[in-house]
Amino acid sequence: MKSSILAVLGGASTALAAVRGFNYASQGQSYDGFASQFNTAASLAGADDFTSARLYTMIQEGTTNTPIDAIQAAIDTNTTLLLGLWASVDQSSFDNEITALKSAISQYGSSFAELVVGISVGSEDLYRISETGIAAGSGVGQSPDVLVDYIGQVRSAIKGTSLGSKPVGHVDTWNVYVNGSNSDVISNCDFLGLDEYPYYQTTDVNTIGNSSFLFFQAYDRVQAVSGGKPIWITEAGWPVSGPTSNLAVASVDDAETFWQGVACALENRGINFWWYILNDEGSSPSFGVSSGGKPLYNLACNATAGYTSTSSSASSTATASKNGTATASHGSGSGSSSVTLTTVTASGAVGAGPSAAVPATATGSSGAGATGAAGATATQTQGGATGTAPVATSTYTGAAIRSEGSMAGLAIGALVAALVL
Ligand SMILES: *[C@@H]1O[C@H](CO)[C@@H](O)[C@H](O)[C@H]1NC(C)=O
Ligand SMILES: *[C@@H]1O[C@H](CO)[C@@H](O)[C@H](O)[C@H]1NC(C)=O
Ligand SMILES: *[C@@H]1O[C@H](CO)[C@@H](O)[C@H](O)[C@H]1NC(C)=O
Ligand SMILES: *[C@@H]1O[C@H](CO)[C@@H](O)[C@H](O)[C@H]1NC(C)=O
Ligand SMILES: CC(=O)N[C@H]1CO[C@H](CO)[C@@H](O)[C@@H]1O
Repeated sequence: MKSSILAVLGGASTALAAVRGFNYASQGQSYDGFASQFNTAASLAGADDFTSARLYTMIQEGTTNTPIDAIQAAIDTNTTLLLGLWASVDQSSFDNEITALKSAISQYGSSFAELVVGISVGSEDLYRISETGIAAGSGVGQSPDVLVDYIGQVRSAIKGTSLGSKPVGHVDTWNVYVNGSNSDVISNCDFLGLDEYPYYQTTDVNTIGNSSFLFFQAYDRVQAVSGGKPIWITEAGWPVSGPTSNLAVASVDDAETFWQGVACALENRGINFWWYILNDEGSSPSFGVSSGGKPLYNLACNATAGYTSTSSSASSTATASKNGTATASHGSGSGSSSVTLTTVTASGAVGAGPSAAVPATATGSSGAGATGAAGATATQTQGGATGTAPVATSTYTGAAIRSEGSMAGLAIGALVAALVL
């Protein structure tokens, strides 16, 4: 809800561009299957901007090291790609992933490169060697030191190529990232891919009513160890059918609730995510959001949809000019949470000319278990001159945060303003 104060001050909010899509397995797929699914996703009612594909391997099924057909399908359907190299393998098999990556770069050129959002080295490799992964019989994983080595090999492989500037990261589960034995993996990543399924959090209160809380609690825990690196949700979903998992019930209604709570919060906060999954017919549990090209439930997110909690705080530091116009922007996200911008103080000489911006401090609080990255900018205008400066620190604990306030004509001394979105 926007307060009248914000309206008076001319605050505005705009939707954030972020990458959204689905996960696509390689098994049983060739060009036609990929292209058809990419087209379905791009026209799915309520989710027709889900035009990105996360892949798990660079290698086309049934070949040794031929690039996966999904690349040509992505080029033909204008689908962006989060590439994956399967890393729970020995060096000789990983060499095949690298060969396929290099072949794709030379074979497809810039039409491929411009679609690549990032490159993940591995998928849940550390989960599979964690205590819970072993207990669940989850299969062969990979150690953190080998993953770090493989990440380095991928960086070498793309260096000086059209993919040279693409972020390289890793995908795993939240409990893996908060395990200090894996911290070298985090420090070697440009982004952290996070797979999160409250449905499978069987030692927690994983009712559908608590599912969004569990999701963002885990997100925040990873954020706390991320060193400020972007966190992309690489898998999340809730099954429409299948067994009950502790308190989590698989149903279409609960899958919709989870989508509206989590996917819509991610969308409104501008966080990149790849949902699990477009189609999953015949599986149990079955996570598919669609069948025959039609959504199984409401996938549309309005501007206020998505989980927000009620207690959190946010703060940011910006600079502002006195006797002019100051505009402060906070972090990423949009939607239903509240942001309060208070205690804007300014001191210094008035009328000292275009370069006389003075420091100000903005501190605020907002709703909900979320975290937003720094990097917002504050724009100052004084005496007709406008300057833009990065917000030095911007740490949020809260969901769906966005604030833009315009404070025109600041008076001499201290100003206290409260903006509530
Ligand atoms: C491809 O999609 C992007 C948005 O993801 C859009 O800006 C661009 O115009 C599209 N290109 C073509 C050729 O359709
Ligand atoms: C923590 O990570 C290490 C290395 O990945 C792993 O061997 C260990 O089992 C993990 N601890 C738990 C509690 O899963
Ligand atoms: C949500 O889950 C957490 C972790 O299991 C638990 O502590 C909390 O009580 C749950 N909240 C509700 C409302 O069930
Ligand atoms: C927005 O979506 C939520 C469900 O996520 C719904 O409860 C709410 O009524 C919707 N608001 C509007 C204005 O349509
Ligand atoms: C641009 C602006 O707001 N200028 C004001 C600076 O402060 C003096 C004294 O209060 C005003 O007269 C100006 O209008």
